[in-house]
Amino acid sequence: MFNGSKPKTPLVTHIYTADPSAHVFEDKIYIYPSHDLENKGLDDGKGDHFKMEDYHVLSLDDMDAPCTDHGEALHINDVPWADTQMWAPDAAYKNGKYYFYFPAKDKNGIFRIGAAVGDSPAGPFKAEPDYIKDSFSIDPAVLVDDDGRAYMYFGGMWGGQLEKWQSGEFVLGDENAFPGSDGPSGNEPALSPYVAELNDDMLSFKAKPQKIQILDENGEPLTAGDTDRRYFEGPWMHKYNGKYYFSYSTGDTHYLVYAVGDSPLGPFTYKGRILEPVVGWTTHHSIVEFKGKWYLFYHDSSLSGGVTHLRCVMYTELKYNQDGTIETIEPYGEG
Ligand code: FUB
Repeated sequence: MFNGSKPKTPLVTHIYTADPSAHVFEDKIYIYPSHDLENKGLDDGKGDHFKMEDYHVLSLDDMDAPCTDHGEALHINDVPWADTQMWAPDAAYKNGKYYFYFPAKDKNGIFRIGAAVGDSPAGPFKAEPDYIKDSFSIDPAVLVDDDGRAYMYFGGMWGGQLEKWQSGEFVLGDENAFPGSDGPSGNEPALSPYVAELNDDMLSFKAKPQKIQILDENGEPLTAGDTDRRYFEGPWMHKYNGKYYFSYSTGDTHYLVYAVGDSPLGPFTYKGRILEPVVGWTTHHSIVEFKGKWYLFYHDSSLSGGVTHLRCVMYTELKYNQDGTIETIEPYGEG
């Protein structure tokens, strides 16, 4: 088993960071993380202790170079429609512009996904006046495919409100119920993440988001009770040898896993684990190729001594087997 490679120390220690989306722009690695803030809220399973309100952009000139913090790229006060909780973001480049995507709760307490635009990968980004029409839930991840078409993947359970959209409309349900208890269970098909193709403006969906199918080795949808493998949150899409790798967090079982398909829209067949559990509750990642090697960016809560909502971003090398499967990484193995 591959044990990872150094460094596995936090990229930065002057602020808490999480949910890293890494991209190569202008020959550097740019990392778009969440910015975790201290707060006294309890972990109620609904994510209310994650009260983030701005984003910083980080970059690495090289894998061994010091990490640069480019400062605040967007603040919630500059997003007309957003009220609270700026969670995991992503960014994309197209048409000479950089696009920054982020979830936040709107004034009705409903998670939506917004876009902001800038001229530099380091920001700053100017937010659009409203959220992306037909967007909902959390954790946007955008793939600009080799043919120039762009796709946004998103969705997160429990605090991310995915269960609330099963009818196609937002249904709040019982706010005091255990998180996730309004979703499917046992042998019922698991909740699906969503994908929407973006228009050429990168600011709107071509059509309503569609569900992504994740299948087991027999071609059956993963079930809700299959908590070691079913989708929970934190999607990422990358291509390797012409195949589409859809990876995500299993949430309450704390794995990063992946499924592979032939189309950016799926279906994807479950293949295995990328990362074993880290210190902290959440696990969230991105995968990027830089100078011929592949890297996994992820976070844990080691910098804060295990405080769930105070996390730190780090990276390690990711390796493929001959057959295209990914070697499972032990986050605290020697390497
Ligand atoms: O950072 C807040 C939330 O925690 C993210 O949106 C989830 O993916 C989880 O990492």
